[in-house]
Amino acid sequence: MKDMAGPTIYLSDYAPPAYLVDEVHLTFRLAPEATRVLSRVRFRPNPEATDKTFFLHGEQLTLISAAIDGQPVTPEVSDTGLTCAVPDAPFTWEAEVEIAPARNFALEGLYMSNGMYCTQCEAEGFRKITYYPDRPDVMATFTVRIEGEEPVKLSNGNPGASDEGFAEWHDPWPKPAYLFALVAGDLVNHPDRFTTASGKDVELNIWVRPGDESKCAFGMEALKKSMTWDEEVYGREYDLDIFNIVAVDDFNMGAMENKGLNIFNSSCVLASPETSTDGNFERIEAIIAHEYFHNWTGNRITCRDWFQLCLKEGLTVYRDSQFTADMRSAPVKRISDVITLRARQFREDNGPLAHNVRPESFQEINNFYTATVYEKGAEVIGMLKELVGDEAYDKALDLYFTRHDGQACTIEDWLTVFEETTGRDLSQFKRWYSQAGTPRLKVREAWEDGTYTLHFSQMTPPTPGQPEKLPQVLPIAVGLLGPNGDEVQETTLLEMTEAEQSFTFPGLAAKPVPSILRGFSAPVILERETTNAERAFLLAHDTDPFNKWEAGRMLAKDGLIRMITDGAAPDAAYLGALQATLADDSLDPAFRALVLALPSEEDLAQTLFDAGVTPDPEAIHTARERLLEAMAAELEPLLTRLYHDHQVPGAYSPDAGPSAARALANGALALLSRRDGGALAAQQYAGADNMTQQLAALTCLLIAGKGTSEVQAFYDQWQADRLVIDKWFALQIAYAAPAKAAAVTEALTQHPDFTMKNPNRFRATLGALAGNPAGFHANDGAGYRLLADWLIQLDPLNPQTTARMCSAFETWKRYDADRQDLIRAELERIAAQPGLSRDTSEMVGRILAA
Ligand code: 0A1
Ligand code: ZN
Repeated sequence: MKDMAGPTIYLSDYAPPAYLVDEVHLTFRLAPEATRVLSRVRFRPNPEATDKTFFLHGEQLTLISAAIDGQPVTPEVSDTGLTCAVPDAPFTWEAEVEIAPARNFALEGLYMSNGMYCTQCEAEGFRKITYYPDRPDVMATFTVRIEGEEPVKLSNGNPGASDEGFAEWHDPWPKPAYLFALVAGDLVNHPDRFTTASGKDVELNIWVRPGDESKCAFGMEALKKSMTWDEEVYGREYDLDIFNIVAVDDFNMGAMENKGLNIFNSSCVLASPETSTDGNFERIEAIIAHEYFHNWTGNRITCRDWFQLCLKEGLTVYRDSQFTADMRSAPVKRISDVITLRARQFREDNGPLAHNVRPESFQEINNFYTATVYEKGAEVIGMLKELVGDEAYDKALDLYFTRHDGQACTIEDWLTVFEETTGRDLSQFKRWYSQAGTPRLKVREAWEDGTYTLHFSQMTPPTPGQPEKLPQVLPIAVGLLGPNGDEVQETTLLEMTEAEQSFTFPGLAAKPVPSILRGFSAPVILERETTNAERAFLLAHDTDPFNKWEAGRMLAKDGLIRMITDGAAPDAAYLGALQATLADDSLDPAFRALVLALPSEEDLAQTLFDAGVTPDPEAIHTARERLLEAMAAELEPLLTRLYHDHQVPGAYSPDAGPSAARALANGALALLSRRDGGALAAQQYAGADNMTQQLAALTCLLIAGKGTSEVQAFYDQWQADRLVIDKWFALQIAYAAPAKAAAVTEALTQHPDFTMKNPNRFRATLGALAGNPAGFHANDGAGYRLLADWLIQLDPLNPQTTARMCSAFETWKRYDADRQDLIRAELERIAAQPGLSRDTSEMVGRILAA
């Protein structure tokens, strides 16, 4: 797009910083409208630098004074920072600036949330706090003094002196500015302690607003489990005397790994049985682990520049998924991860926002905290581990931690430790970081004289800026089943490196049935001509839980696609296979709940588009509804049994076992509600003593077109709990009938509890609309218009959240010409707003350029 966005930054332009920092001293004199920040920074020239310009980032700051080695100076100040003449030797920089946290609605830098001061500095928010080289390759120790009347005043590292009006903190571990944090307010703590493997005693706290104390216990247990797990599995101990977590209501993302002071969106840490679902509990446990694991992968070893974001995020997501697999069910975790990968990352990779796991340019780095960097970044690590094996992975990680501790690193550093410990050449593997798009993997088979052959070919479609693609290294896990269902070839790893490659399996008594890409061993789209009989066979016999599930999913999808495109009737073979799987009580109820869930409308739209069919959101919705009705009719007795067999007696526990039982029972309830008009759901609603049961029942009532009184009762019961009220907003929109979705959303934006200033509430409302595909894409364009109206209103306050939500439009090229015209008009209307943020300009520009 023209010049509406900011300048583009390129990886290839990287240059080392001109000055390095040894120590930073910061003093904060807190006041909502006029906080003073005093900085004293010890700089020294970087011998590695070629450009010697002294430049400090700084935005939206009022400079009060500056001095070098005690002598006042008058720097040249611009919108983005300042320059100043400095000595060609170590020197001390001092500055005083003024900022207004109470007027910071972007939630970046120092801001206020419910009267509490808090910070968010990743990626480039520190420059809104004071003048500083705000780049991750400048690492320094921080000493912080906070002056203010707030009873609790926190920063990174270990506590120093404190008294009523002040508190001091010192962080001995050098860190980039993006890991700086400060919190001050009227907070209460849930305390605990942890002794590390080497005997170090650590104080732990979760800090919350008064009233939320009872929602901290689960998060604290998750933290202690994470600390133990990282010691046992990665040999990594915690390294400070104290670890603080703070819950904040107004937060753009999930949580932030600031050194020793993690800041969490309250929705990602506060939990209680009455207010949180099983899904919330699992997510909270995973996010606490994720942020904690960053202490080593991100903080002790950080990124040289923001292009290397996947170095910390891909690895940390990979680590947190290993943790969840260990704490709960590994197959269920893998299947759930692949469902999200396909829903979010494949969607991104196959649209206008496709980008490399390591991007090579950006205008606003905040737009690159994406499913590709995080989730595909984690898949790349999983593939690497598959290829080198578990032992070599552990050796490489040990070398990574010892060699790079205290450094700001690159993907090259990461791959080198693997090359050195394994002797492998990873130059082709590195394409996973530099080539966007989801590879298509085609398979053909041949059977001759007892030898079975798989012929593979791979192709990655063009993505923006990358018309030509090269073959990737694909680890393909394969097993073979004999005609009676026995495994005749256990899982073996095929390593594909060419565009076309064949693998043979000799000495077989009969033509086998292949189970390809077990465990989803590579993030590709597998294309294979197969039959539904074979899928049903794999669903019944595959020993690999992922492929067993995948077979059921393909069966469901195939039937749905025929219903959508040919008006076919629900597939009896699918219903039979489903019945057999659900009835098999030897299978984990969580697995059966996943088998019971149909592919989403979004997934079907993408599948149709891939097959060259323009998806009709309404037709997709209708077909899916018809299949659900058929499932309910066909399986009613079994569903009734499953529902009753999986009621969990006694006190609520969020553990995997009881959660799995509830998932299956509530999956059954959703279908049974289509038979009994919601009678059983109403009964469950009335008797529910936890949010999982209450919310599941309410959802069923809404789908059954009932629940008006329960919706009101739910609001009355939970009015004072902002996180539950977010659910209340989201639910009504997510399950609104397509034709009414935009109107329901609009009405809810007029509700007194709606506010666009709180990102959770905004997402619960407008995000829920985007998540109801048939409603959002209703052909009158009302959904598009409403979302665009609100994005336009939010952008001046909170560019980050606005920009992220523009991705609701990223799939626009899939749809028919009328819908494309409607969406283009809305995107152009957003783009034409005077003063549009750099964040939103970049997103809209990239989407429109499709
Ligand atoms: N590093 C955090 C995610 C995060 C990124 C940006 C933020 O503000 C713009 C906030 C959090 C994580 O991976 O958890
Ligand atoms: Zn992270």
